[in-house]
Amino acid sequence: MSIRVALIGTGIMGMDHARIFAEELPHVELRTICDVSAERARYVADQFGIQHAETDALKVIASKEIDAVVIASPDHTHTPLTLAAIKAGKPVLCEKPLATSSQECLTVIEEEMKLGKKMVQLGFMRRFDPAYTAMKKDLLQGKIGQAVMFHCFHRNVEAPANFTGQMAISNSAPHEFDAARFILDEEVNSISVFQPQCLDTSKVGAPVFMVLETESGRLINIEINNNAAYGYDVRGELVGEKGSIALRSPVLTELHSELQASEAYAADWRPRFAEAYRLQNKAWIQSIMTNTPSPIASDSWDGYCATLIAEAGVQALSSGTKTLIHRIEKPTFYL
Ligand code: ISE
Repeated sequence: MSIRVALIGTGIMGMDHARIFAEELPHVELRTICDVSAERARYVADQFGIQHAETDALKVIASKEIDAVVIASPDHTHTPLTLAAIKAGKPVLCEKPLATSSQECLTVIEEEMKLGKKMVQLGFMRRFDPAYTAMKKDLLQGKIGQAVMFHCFHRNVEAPANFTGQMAISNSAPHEFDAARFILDEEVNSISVFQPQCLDTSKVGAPVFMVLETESGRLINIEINNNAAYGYDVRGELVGEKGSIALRSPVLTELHSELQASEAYAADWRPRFAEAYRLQNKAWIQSIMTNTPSPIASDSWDGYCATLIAEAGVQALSSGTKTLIHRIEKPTFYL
């Protein structure tokens, strides 16, 4: 049995998903590539020997030839396309963010609950990254006692030209918000945001430094630096009562040359999280085949929480004060 998948959106992540589904996973038929640009859809379809290239996402979602949908189109399309897929009864793997506002996330939650079945897996792929998996396992086995603090660094080489000051919080940081919620297994109650005043903070991709407090009073600090220049670098160290666990990146070689030892950095997130993306997509296909959502993957509730923290973070940045996060009560549907 093969799950017939349609991919909507063929930008940087859409292209990567196409490669993973077409080349790396069993039990999947990547059947249709859809993009608003007919040329782009055809080009990507041809790269992977796929016959169907389309431009109308809603038509593709409704098609009887399609069992499930991957949404990798621009952020503002995520909610309407996800809602269309839920209404059509098609499972969705949606790139983050689930929506551009927490209010919109609630419309997805409502629709899913109305159907009475979890339909959405969200692309917070770090939950499948072997380093985060090992961190969570060590924590659960009690190796560092109770977790008390989580230090997170997230550095990109260069911010894209369309990045605004707030996008460090609304676009990059949600990965950290989700990873912290996943590792610590609790919600975030407040966020404070700082920027180094020695730099021009109106510059696109200026660094931000955040401090989050969880329900039980644990602290999470997050540096987002979208113009770090030297490489894609994500680090995390979880500090417990009797030890700490630091993430390691999958670096296979250390170069020794000209009196120096060095390790290479990736230019962006795809090589760093290649295995995480593969395992995430594999888990999604598995969940469709078994009709059981992945217990690890993030769902609509997680998408809502990450967006809510980001909204509070944007507010904290402009007000310069600690901002409390007000969530709706978690529906038992998502427990
Ligand atoms: C991008 O959208 C991602 O999801 C990357 O993982 C992140 O590193 C980058 O900052 C975001 O812009």
